[in-house]
Amino acid sequence: MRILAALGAIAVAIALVVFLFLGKGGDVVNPEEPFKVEDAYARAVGASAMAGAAYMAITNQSGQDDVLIAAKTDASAMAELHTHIEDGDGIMMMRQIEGGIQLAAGETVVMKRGGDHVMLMGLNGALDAGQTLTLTLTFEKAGEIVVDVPVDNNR
Ligand SMILES: [Cu+2]
Repeated sequence: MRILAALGAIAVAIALVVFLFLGKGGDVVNPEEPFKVEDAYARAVGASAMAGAAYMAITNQSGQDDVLIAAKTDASAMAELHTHIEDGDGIMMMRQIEGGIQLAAGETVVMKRGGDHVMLMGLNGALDAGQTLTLTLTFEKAGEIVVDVPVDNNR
């Protein structure tokens, strides 16, 4: 009976650990990689283009709320965080995101065409398919994170 009680206690302990993991709502906390960037890409544009854009999905694994406040790259003079808004007449316009992009702990923000994006302004040259840009993202708390961004028109 003592063995059964011990096994029971172990089963309860395991169930509790599993519950605590699942109970966190699937949040991933990884201090070594506070922000996970996936599916990053930029659109190819010719040398005469004024600007390009980069897109990606960013997941906050830092365990605390943070804000993406800035971006920079060697590919352009400036990089701004933009979103699209409707002007009231059904016309979509781009606008800089005031105060940056909020990322709550565990949240994933997906930048995509027609939505949020990193605007690359004052390109230093064409963005050719197959080329890879180096983009530095600055977070309020986590600091700078460097991301490789392939130029790819197939996404
Ligand atoms: Cu833009």
